[in-house]
Amino acid sequence: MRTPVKKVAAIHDLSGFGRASLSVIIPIISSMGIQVCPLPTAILSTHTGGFENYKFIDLSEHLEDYIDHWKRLNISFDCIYSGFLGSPRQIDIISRFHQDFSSDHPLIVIDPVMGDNGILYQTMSQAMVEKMRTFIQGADIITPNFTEAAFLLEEEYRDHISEKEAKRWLCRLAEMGPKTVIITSVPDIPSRRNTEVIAFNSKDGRFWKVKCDYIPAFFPGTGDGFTSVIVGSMLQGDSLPIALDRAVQFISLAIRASYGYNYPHREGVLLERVLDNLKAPVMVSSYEILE
Ligand code: PXL
Repeated sequence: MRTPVKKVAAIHDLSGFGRASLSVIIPIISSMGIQVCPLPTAILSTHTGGFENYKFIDLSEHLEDYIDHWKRLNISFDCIYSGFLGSPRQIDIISRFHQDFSSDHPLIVIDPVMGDNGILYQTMSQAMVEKMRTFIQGADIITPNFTEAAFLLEEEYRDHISEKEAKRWLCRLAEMGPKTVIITSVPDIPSRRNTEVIAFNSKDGRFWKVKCDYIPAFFPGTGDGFTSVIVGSMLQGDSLPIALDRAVQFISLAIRASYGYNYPHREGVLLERVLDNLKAPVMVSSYEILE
């Protein structure tokens, strides 16, 4: 049942307000010409970053029936992209999903969404961190932020890291199993303000780096947006460094387009104002090779 449009199974929560997870992932990947098939792990009234008393409905009980129906339909996917999970138990369910839908060799992308700025999100636990270490073994690409990389590696979170040490983190994560490791929000030493995205492809042994502009603001959901562009770009056939470039450029633009307005940042970036940029070809490239 192949069509000219590629398909991504997107395994994330649906947060009703605040622009995170599926409400960011669906428009971005669709704008890049790829069909998103959501497999919701939880439903929340808002995401957890900056809102209180949100309604959280864990869908763990329902996932297997949902997946069974997809199996009966004989659907195949070009990519399986997972992010925010509602409980550690969901990792077992999604691992089985990976096996059941493996015949067409989909690109397995795991964003180990667990925390940011040195701490775990409110609904996460140490049990989730431990399970996540096994879950990432089978991934083609993982995209932890610096906090999540530290948790996965049992390293202390810190506000600086040398290039040599950052490369070691990439290699150590790749040794856990994933073929390509991308770490976002890595503190950039010389500037002490900027951040970087760094990446390692264990198949060809090459390291990449893209510098990110400094904007003194934090917007939830940008990690989901970043990985969505990586997914779209890789499925369009881009190389890893070009996918990194496109993702960094898009998220930087989204933050710049939002920062000039005075509104609560917990609502996320003003995605609707920049989505069309995803249709443009890459005009400038700024990736660097990490020697
Ligand atoms: O953007 C990651 C994310 C996804 N889903 C939920 C979240 C967050 C980050 O805060 O709360 C529910």
